[in-house]
Amino acid sequence: MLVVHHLNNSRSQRVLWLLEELELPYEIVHYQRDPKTMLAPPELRAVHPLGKSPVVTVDGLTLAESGAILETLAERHGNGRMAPAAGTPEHLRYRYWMHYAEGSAMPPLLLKLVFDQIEKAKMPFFAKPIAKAIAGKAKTSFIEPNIKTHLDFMEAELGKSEWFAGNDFSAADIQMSFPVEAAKARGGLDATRPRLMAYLARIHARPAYLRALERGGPYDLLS
Ligand SMILES: N[C@@H](CCC(=O)N[C@@H](CS)C(=O)NCC(=O)O)C(=O)O
Repeated sequence: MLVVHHLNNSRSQRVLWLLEELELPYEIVHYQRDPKTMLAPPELRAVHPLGKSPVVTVDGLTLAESGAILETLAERHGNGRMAPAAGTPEHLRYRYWMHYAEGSAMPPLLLKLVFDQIEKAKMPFFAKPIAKAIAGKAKTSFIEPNIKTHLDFMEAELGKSEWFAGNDFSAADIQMSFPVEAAKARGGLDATRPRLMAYLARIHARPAYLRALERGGPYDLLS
C-alpha cells in the first residue's frame, strides 16, 4: 500500500491530488505543523532525514521531493495520462514546469513569507524599526520585483495553451498549483492576471482536487 506522509497545509496536498486523479488506493499518515513555528513535527524525520513533506513510502521505498514523487507516480501509473508522450515538445515543457515550480517560482515566494514574518515578529522595541527597514528593503528591491517577473512569465505562458505543458492537463499542472496558489495567497496574484486566475478556477473545480482536499483536511493556501 502506498502511504502519503501528509503535513497539514503543505505541498503534500499535490500528491494526494495526483493520486485522486489516477484513482489509486493510498493511505495517509497525518502530521500537524507546530502552530507557533509552523515547522513539521520531529516524527517526520523518522520517515526521511529532512523531515519535510511530502514523503511517500511504497514497496519498501521512501520517495521525497514533490516533483520527483509526481513524476514517478505519473510514470508508473499514468498509462498515458498525466504526462505527455516522451520525445514530444509537450514532454519538454512538462519537464520544465516540473522543475520550475520548486526551483524557480517558489524561492521568491518563500522569501516573501519569511520577510513578512520578520516584519510581524515580536522583538525589543528598539530593534523593530531596523528589522522593518531591512525586511522592507529586501522586499521592494529584490523579492517583489522577482515575484512580478515570474507572474508575468507564467501569465504569458498560459496564453500559449490551456495547461502548462500543452492542451492536456498533466501532473505539471499539479506541480505548478502550489506556487500559483501561494502567489494568490501572498504574492499579489489577482484579477490583473486573468489567465492565472482562470487556471486556478479550473484546477479548483476538478473533482479529484476536491476529493484530495476532503481526504487531506483543511488547506489554508486557498484562503
Ligand atoms: N522542495 C520540497 C520542499 C519540501 C518542503 O519544504 N515542505 C514543507 C511543507 S510545504 C515542509 O515540510 N515544511 C515544514 C518544515 O520545514 O519543518 C518539495 O517540493 O518536496
